[in-house]
Amino acid sequence: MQTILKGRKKEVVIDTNGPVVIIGECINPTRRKKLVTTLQEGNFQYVLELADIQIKAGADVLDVNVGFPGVDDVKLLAETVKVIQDRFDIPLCLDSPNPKAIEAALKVAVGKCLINSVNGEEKSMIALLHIAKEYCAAIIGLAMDDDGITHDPQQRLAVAEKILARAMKAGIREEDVIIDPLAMAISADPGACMITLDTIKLIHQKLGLNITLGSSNISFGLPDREVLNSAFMSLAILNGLTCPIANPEKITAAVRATELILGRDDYAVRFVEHFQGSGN
Ligand code: THG
Repeated sequence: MQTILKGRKKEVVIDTNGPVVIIGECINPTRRKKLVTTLQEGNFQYVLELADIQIKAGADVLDVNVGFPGVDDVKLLAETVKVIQDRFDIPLCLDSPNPKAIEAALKVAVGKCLINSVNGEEKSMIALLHIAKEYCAAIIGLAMDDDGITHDPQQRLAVAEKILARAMKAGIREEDVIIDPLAMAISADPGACMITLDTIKLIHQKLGLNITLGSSNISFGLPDREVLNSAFMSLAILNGLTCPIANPEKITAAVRATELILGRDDYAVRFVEHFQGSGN
């Protein structure tokens, strides 16, 4: 199954058979004070710098999240999307809990974006599915709904199936639905990562859809996050993860290594290219 995203000209194919597509997570105010202060000043220099760094580090798509307390993200998400697309030809993943911000951003965006995210709650599906259809966007479906987040992989699969069915009913194509099985902090719940890995496997086997997740979520509150994130990434790719949202500066090497090990990188072309390109 192939999900195709587009920038101005550039197309990125997310294929369930690989290669893994990296969605750069760094345009996100979580613990990035400088992003908040510069955006509050209407200064987009730092956003552009973060975009540039991530693209050079191996990002194929950029997640754009400009949500912080007090912000008018309807205005700011659209402005940020415009500024990024004026400079870079890379598809975008629009990350906001506010459907109005997503819609405003889609109005100004060129190409084909990914909406991050729709969940299985009635109000989310009602607000977002017709917008996705109208703007020909792909969607990330989060495996949670009005009953919250379940610890049972089978039930997470059921939520994914519900979102897929509703999306298709709204006229969205199956291949434009990417599922996020939910990655949670292992420091808060010792079973968290195995629930996610089992859910990935189920979704891969039963639905055959592309799968994303916020891989850095698992290591919140722990030291040496990179080590943990890399180990988890390898296992998640083995189970069917195809387009992680992650920090490319820290994860691209682990992704390339995993793909080489899995026999998806003949003659180590991409592996070698990564290290030569980054000068390591
Ligand atoms: N699923 C989906 N979308 C998501 C998430 C998800 N979007 C947001 C988030 N989770 C993924 N993005 C991030 C962004 C930053 C960090 C983690 C997840 C992060 N930032 C560093 C920190 O907190 O220490 C600071 C920046 C850095 O130095 O890298 O960890 O799960 N669909």
